[in-house]
Amino acid sequence: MSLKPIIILPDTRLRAVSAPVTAVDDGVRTLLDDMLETMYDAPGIGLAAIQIAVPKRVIVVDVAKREEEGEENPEKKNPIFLINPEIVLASEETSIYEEGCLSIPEFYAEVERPARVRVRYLDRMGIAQELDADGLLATCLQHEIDHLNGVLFIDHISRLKRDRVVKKFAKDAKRRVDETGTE
Ligand code: GNR
Ligand code: NI
Repeated sequence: MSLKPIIILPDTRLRAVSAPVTAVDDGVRTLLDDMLETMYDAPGIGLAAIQIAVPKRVIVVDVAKREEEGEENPEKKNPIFLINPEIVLASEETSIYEEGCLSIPEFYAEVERPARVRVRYLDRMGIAQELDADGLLATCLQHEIDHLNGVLFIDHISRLKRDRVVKKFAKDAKRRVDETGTE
């Protein structure tokens, strides 16, 4: 297992549409393990492969509560690995959560999405599964599946707020280049 760098705005790879996985093999399982380690380290509650620059339709999520500090409690871990996930049912009812994204660090905004979703996917053994989710898990799954389509949570907020955050990240990237001659 290894930690991978997470790409951030304005990296244009975040706008790529990821390709379906054609065979669930050890290579895909290693990718899933690297993603989970990277997500826990960040820390985050979800991660899409494109966030570590791999354009494959693979996500990991874990919305279980963990200790803020100190030793991680393995009993509180509940990772879910999803390959080629698809939303097959979404509720009319919506809910609003404050979202963040590891690829847009330190920016948070409220997003309205369907409150409940049914997701069809392949598990890490390549077996077809369906999952009914609500609450934070439903929001997180939609946020991750958006990533696979090159969609970011800022695409669901007002244009004014989005333009402001995009501008800030472009400026920060330029400053890093100006100050160090590199990213
Ligand atoms: O860590 C994360 N928290 C979060 C909070 C509310 C809604 C979605 C998320 S996902 C995010 C990690 C991330 O960027 N996944 O793509
Ligand atoms: Ni994200």
